[in-house]
Amino acid sequence: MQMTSAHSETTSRLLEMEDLYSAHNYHPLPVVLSKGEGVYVWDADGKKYYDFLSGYSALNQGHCHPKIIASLVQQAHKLTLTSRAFYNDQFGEYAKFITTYFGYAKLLPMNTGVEAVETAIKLCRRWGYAIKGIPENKARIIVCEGNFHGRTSTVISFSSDPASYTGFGPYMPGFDIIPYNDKEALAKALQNKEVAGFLMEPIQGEAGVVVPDEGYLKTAAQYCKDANVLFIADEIQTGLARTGRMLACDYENVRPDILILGKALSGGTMPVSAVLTDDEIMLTIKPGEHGSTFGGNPLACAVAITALGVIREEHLAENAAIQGEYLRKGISSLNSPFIETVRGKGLLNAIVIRHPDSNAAWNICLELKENGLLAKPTHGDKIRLAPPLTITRAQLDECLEMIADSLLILK
Ligand code: IF1
Repeated sequence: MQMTSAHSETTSRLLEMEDLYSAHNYHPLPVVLSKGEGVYVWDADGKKYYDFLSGYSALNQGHCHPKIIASLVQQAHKLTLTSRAFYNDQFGEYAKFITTYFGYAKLLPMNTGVEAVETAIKLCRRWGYAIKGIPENKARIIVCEGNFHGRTSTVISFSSDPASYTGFGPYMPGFDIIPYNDKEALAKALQNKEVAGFLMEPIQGEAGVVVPDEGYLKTAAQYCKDANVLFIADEIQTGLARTGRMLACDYENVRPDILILGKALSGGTMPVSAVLTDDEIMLTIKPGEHGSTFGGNPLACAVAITALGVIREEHLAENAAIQGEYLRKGISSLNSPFIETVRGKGLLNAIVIRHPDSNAAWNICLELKENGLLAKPTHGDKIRLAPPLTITRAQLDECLEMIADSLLILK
């Protein structure tokens, strides 16, 4: 663990505690945060930063949004959990609100994103058997190279990243991996009549913000429709205005058969995820065949209604589109020899660092931290730049200066 003298006693103590008493399943940037408000966070010593990770896009509405926190606190004083063994006065309202908001017949509420992905997989398989007529236990789901859909044993079974799956076998069968953004590969894979679904991210986040060609989503959805295969969009990271539209699928007017949401669904306050689809698919799961202790809890419902409302009221998708364009243009105009490319949509962006030192991206993030901006590398040479969607142009100007200054450490 890197406890350098540069840290205060408070920070060093907290870094040591985590190192001593927590699993070492992350390699965090050496900063200890204690307060968040809007696009800003403060560390334990009171230093202020711009947050350019946004809790991996769970904080689209910004840290501690006052309306979302008010909903959380108000409901927390009333009723936090009933389980679905009983009804509660928030879930029906929420189910109607979110299905109307996105235009689907029904919601299945879960908590973490990966639970929603697992739920979508179960719904897809069940539909494959009950409706499409695929022989029992033969259903296949197509996924893409470079995918990231979560960390459960099933989901890492179809990861193409050795860091995600090595040493966690045996693996769940029933998944076919094809290249991302490759229509011909999809068409070929869809020839198998035992395919029930195609699970994909409209933009691949963890792979380093990989944006597919214009038209790929539309073509993929059409190919799936022609093959009687469910088009399943994992919008856990790309959804909820992050890419400049409410859903990344909206750029091509694609309506997924199954829509998966998470992260910012709660404005970054608590795990809330959702699977949205229509009756033919949703009603293939009968009472007692799927569930979760906290799924649909009244606290999550109250928070999610407010969190979704804020996205519309504050026009966060429009702002993400405008400010994202400005951010990418600003970075490109730096003409840094160390930036191979900047890519993304809305405020889901990444820069690819070009430098012989494999630690260059990490070192830039350490320098960014010194300059007052928090970002983290993904897959070595890419730095994700994803601030809350409330960010203003003036704030971006300040951030662009910090990015320019930080690049100067590279020779
Ligand atoms: C980590 C990033 C990774 C996701 C998509 C499902 C999930 C995620 C498209 C699962 C979660 C998080 C997990 C976190 C790092 C972060 C992430 F892309 F957002 F940066 F890993 F790819 N689908 N993404 O992005 O949701 O169960 O976590 O609520 O695991 O290190 P979850």
